[in-house]
Amino acid sequence: MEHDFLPIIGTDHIELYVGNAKQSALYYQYAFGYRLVAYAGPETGIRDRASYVLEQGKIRLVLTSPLFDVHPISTHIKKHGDGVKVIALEVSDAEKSWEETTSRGASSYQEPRTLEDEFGTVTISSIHTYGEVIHTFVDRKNYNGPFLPQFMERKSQYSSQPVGFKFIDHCVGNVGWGEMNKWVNFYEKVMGFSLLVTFDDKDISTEYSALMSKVVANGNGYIKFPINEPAKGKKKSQIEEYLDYYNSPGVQHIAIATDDIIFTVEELRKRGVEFLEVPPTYYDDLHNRVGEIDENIKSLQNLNILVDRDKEGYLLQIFTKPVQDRPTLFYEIIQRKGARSFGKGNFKALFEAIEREQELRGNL
Ligand code: TYF
Ligand code: FE
Repeated sequence: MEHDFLPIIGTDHIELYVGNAKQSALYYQYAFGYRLVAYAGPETGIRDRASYVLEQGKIRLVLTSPLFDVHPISTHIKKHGDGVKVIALEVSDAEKSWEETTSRGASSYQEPRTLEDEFGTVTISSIHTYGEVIHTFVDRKNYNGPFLPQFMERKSQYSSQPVGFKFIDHCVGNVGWGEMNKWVNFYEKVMGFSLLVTFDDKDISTEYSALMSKVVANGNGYIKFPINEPAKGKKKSQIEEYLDYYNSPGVQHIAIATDDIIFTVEELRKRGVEFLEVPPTYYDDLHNRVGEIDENIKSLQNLNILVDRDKEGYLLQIFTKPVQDRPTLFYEIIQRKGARSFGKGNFKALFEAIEREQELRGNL
C-alpha cells in the first residue's frame, strides 16, 4: 500500500446537535447505558451552548444544544431536527491532517488551533464532508482532562448501567441522488480511504425501496464509512424518506459493536429502546442460510436479532427504530464473529421491515 497520508488512531467522538441536550443526555444514560463524564456551558465559561459528554467502552458521544435563537446550532436543528454534526477522528497530528486533506480539495471548516487548560493541550481542526457534517481531527496526546479544554468533569446523580457497547464499528452517510460516487471519490482522494465493498440496486432492492451503497475504509481499517444514495424503485426509497426529513445529506446510522449482543439487546429492550422487527419466517431458514452458530436460534428470534455469514465468519446485528420523531438517525448493534461484511444476506428482510415503518408513516 502507498504511504498513508492520514493515519487515524480511531473515532474520537461523535457530536449530535439536539433540541434539548439536558434531556437527551439522560436518555442516553438511561436507555443506552452511557455515563456522563464532562460538561461545557455557561457554568464553564461557554455562554451560547450546553454540551454533555457521555462515554461507554471506547465510544464518546457529545450532545449539544444552543441557548439562543439566533445561532448556527439553532438553524441546524430547525432544518434537520436532532442529528450528527461531527464525526471526530483521533489523529497524532491535527495540523498535518488538515493540511493533507485541504490540499487535496477538502473545504476547511476550522483551521488548526491549539486549546489549553490545566490538563494540557489539544490541537483540533475540521473539514466539511457530505451535507452539513464535518470531520474534526483531534490530537489529544498531550492532554489528560475529562474531554477538551473548557469542559469540566461532570458526574451524574443517576448511576447508569452499561449495556456492553464497545466501539463504533461504522458510520453511514445518506447522500443525494447520484452523489454516492462523488463522496466515495472524496474519501479516496481527500482522505486516502479505499473502497471496501459495493452494493448495487440489484443486491438491495426489495419490491419497493431501493438504494445503492459503497463502503470506504481508512488505511488501518478502523474507520468504515458506508455511503448510501437512493435508487429508483416501485415506491419511495428509504434514503429518499431520510433526505425529505433531514433536508440534506447526513448520518443515517451509527453501528455499535458489542461482544455479547444477546445481553446488549435484552438490556436495551428492557429500557424501552425500540427495534425493527422481521417476521418469524426469517428464522425458519436461518440454519440453512448461516449453518452452525454459537447462539441459540430461539434466543435470537425472541430478541429479533439478525444473522449473516460471509467467507470469514458470521455476524449478528439488529437495528433500532429512528431515535427521534423524524425518520432520520438510528443505531445498529453489531457483534462480529469473524465476518467483516455488513449483513448483505439480511438486506431484504431488513429493508422490508423499514418499508413497513415507512408505510405506517405514510411515506411509501
Ligand atoms: O451499514 C450497512 O451497510 C448495513 C446495512 O439503510 C444497511 O447496516 C444499509 C442501508 C440501510 C440500513 C442498513
Ligand atoms: Fe450498518
